[in-house]
Amino acid sequence: MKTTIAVYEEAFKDFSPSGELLKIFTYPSPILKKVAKPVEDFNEDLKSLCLNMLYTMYKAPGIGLAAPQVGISERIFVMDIDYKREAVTRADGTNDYQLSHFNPMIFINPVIENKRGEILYQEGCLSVPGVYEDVKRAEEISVKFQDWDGNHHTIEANELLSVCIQHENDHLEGIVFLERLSMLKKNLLMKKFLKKKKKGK
Ligand code: QAP
Ligand code: CO
Repeated sequence: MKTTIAVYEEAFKDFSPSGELLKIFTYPSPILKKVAKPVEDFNEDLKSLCLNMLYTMYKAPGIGLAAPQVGISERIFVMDIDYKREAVTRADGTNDYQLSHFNPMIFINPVIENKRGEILYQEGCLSVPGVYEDVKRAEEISVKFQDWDGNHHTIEANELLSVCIQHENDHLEGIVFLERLSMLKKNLLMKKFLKKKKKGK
């Protein structure tokens, strides 16, 4: 099921990611623990932040990125679970990736409601690179949010879209997916990650 957010369809008709590469904060940065503040001003700065977040997400590459992950404690996340990434060789013999089939989504001040069912899905996170683990989430959700003009919307989500929205929404509450695991798994994965990080990998 490809979900599109109608309001962005026209705006992103000829979308090609561009902007500024933002720094992604990794665990255990304190910014990832903070509860993010609602967005109140729907201005041009908000739009460029959203575009820069999308650019940073596509470059990473990732399928979702929340504002706290780039050091901004506001209730915003961006997502694209549909785009394709293909390895290509340039004329000069160097390698690159070509991205296509973009379906960028932007959620501002999201609220998850009406959680139904249960799903186990292997998650990762750009703030905990190299760590992947199965997490239990609601299978289907309704999500209320605002677009970058401040207009209100509600969508229904299931499967990966639902999982990804719940994962990104957790970032706005200061929760990293490791917190959703058993204490045993969490401690094991955190130790492994911090050891690798210390070695500079
Ligand atoms: C959240 O995460 C998500 O470890 C988005 O080395 C992920 O985009 C929700 C990434 C999966 C549901 C399922 C992770 C990139 C990207 C890494 C991401 C890495 C490079 C994670
Ligand atoms: Co994450």
